Amino acid sequence: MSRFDEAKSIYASYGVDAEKALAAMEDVTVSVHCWQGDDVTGFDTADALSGGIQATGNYPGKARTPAELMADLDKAFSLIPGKVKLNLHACYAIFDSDRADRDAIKPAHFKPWVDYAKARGIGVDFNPTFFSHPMVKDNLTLSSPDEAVRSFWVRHGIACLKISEYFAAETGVPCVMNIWIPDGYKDIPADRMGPRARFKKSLDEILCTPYDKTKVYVTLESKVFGIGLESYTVGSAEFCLSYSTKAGVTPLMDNGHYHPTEVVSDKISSLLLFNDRIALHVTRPVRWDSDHVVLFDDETKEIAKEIVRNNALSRVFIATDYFDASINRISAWVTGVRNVKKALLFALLQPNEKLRALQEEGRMTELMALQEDLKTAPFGDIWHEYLSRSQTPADYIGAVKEYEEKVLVNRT
Ligand code: RNT
Ligand code: ZN
Repeated sequence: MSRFDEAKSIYASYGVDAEKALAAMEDVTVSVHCWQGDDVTGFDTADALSGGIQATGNYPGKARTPAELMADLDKAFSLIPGKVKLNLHACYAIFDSDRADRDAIKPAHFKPWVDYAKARGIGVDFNPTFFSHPMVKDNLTLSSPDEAVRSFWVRHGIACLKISEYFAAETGVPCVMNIWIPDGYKDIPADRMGPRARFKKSLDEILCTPYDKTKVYVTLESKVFGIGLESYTVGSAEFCLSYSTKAGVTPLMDNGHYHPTEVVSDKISSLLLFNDRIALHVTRPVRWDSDHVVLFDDETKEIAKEIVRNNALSRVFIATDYFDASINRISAWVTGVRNVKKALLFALLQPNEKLRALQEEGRMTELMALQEDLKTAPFGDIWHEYLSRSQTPADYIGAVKEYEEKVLVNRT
């Protein structure tokens, strides 16, 4: 008997059908953030990363051009099992002689990305880039009291909606367009309402642009604080959730964007009760919103369980969002995205109905014992079966190292 067959029968003894779990993984798509490849630099400005986020480390081999980033993504995709989408930021526009500022970018500036996605049969998600740009004034964009600044960023949002429609039309896959602004204050503001009222007005102005809501899903990402913006964040959780509900857009939760003892896994069920769809940025905060590579850790597993147990795999847009510049960036991509999928497969292999019944019958002692027992079930053998059915090597470090020696070290 193979290790897989043995593991399958052990899971069967818990009442779990491993084949069914593997089949469910076929429909799982993770949207892979392009910005791990170049530490959120992009191609459109020489401005340093701003907006209260930071990539730390200087591991050699950062992608410097579109061609390098595309090659690196290809390497990462070859080592990630199952379906992916490409998640782009507006600052990854590709210009020839037709350089345009953020408020004037056009679908044409993303044609190389569309060609890339089409050739690989994948969809594209998108993000307006409200940071690392000279028009960010006093750390404010859509909430700025300076009308020239605010309207510049409104035009950027509208331009991005059009580009998102273009991605959906060209690839035939709906595009998730996520709005996140860094706006906030380092120290205690005198007026908390004013910036939020302007943000609301700006969002209204962007979203009144007609767009096909079956092809573009607008999501709104909240945050608790950013570096240098510790005292006040315009796009707080309450703001973003309320706005999303009222405007009929999709709320996005990034699990680095809450107080350290608050967990996104506990929030998913509430949001699913009130939204057709929700969106996630899966990351790993270490003491703060540090954007470390996603691991197969307890909270990642708990997030996955909430999606699976609530039958919500088709209702949750799952994207990764982290940027570690201190290790091989391709490995960072592969490790993190694999761990999201690993957590989902792990969740699909839990006897979720049985566990729910124990809870409902108040048998919490048995619930604890069974949940603990399941932690050491032979999950690794099912995971390896998933990798081999996806034609992905279990050991990816060899491939990553080879690419590093052949390609990355030459980028100095
Ligand atoms: C920042 C947000 C946001 C960014 C990306 C680059 O705290 O998480 O999602 O990480 O847009
Ligand atoms: Zn995020």
